[in-house]
Amino acid sequence: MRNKIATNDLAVFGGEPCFSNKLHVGCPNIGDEQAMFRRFHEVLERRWLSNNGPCVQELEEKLAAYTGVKHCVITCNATVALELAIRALGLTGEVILPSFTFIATAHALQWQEITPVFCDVDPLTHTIDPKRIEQLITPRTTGIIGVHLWGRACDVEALAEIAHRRKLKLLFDAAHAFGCSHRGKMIGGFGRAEIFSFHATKFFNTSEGGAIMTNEDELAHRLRLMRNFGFEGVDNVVYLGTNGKMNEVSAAMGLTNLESLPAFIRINRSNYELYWRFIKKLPGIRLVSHNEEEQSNFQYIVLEVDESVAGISRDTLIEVMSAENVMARRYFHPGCHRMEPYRSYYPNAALLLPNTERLCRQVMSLPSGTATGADAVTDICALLKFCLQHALEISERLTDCPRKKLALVA
Ligand code: T4K
Repeated sequence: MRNKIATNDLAVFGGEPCFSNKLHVGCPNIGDEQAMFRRFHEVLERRWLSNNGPCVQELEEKLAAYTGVKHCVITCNATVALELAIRALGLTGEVILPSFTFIATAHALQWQEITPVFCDVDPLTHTIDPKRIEQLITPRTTGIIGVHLWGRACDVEALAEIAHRRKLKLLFDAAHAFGCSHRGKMIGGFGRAEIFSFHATKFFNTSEGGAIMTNEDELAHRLRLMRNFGFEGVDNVVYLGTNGKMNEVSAAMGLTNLESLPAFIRINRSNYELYWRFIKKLPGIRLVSHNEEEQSNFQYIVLEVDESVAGISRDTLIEVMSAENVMARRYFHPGCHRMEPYRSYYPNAALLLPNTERLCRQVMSLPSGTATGADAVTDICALLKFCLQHALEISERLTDCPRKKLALVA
């Protein structure tokens, strides 16, 4: 880190930024480039670019083996995967899910005119709180979607018990949780189905991509039909479907990246441990831990900033860090219930979501992944420490500066 001695040295007040290039949360993990280009070349030579090609089939087999789940249905992204799974399971009416998630989880329901009913989360794990589910069940409720946020499994057993007793279908949005386990079993095989995202920003990526994992033969068959317009053989449509296919170039990238998973995990883990060592000493900042008893991809570095102790708000910290080219993100702000169309449909939803509301104000994600080296992590931590040491001065100056006053007047 370029030395910061006084607050004037911060880029937000006109100093030199700490980093000359932007450090992103979710900068892609990329496997061996030579191997990747070899595979791309083979794809081009074959002239078979999509529609259940050999790379897609090989990747499906490998992902099923890796997670120990019977069926893997790869898709073009996780949002479409969620939509397919929701429709294939016959969800209708109302479905209960956390509001503290990426907007895709809610949109996948609303897109099919199913009402998302937002449930609060556990304050420590950030995953859906099973104790609050029963009060949200109505005669129209058909399912629950748990989200394994940051790769940490929901309370799977409690959710399964409620789903079984109340005859609801249980689905998991496991977008963050590829490579993670729950009670020693890889995530992928819980509930009726689980959905992974292989978006560029995810631990394991195919540039864009996703997958539905299930142990149910009939469901997998239906999902495969739905993914390809409902075609069963040439010219024979037997089901309502869409285009949810992954292309061969993405699948080739996936096959290559899969070979580097152990390296990705090793780097993520060492970044996480480094962050942990620094951040545990910072007042008012809590690093959300990965469960040491489980396998984890260690992809997300998530902080809670308690302004009353730290003396600086999460938003002010983000402003300062961004000026230094540390592009920290407010995942997930302001919460699905405060985004359209939901905030118009349910203007009072926040009343039932106190933990979500707090987290949406306090949580921020920091850069990690293979593009972020140990030196960068050390500098980011030093910057955080500097901000906390000068918390009051920074907060006052940013609140008093003319730019802010103008914004307030506007
Ligand atoms: N469920 C959950 C719980 C999810 O978190 C997500 C997606 C989904 C479902 C749906 O999965 P997909 O349909 O996307 O497969 C990003 C991602 O686009 C999204 O996939 C992800 N969750 C979400 C948490 O983050 P944005 O709107 O924040 O994207 P954006 O463009 O700001 O990029 C995110 C960060 O990554 C930035 O810091 C820039 C960096 N980045 C991005 C790309 C694309 C790179 O460094 N390189 C890149 O190539 O949503």
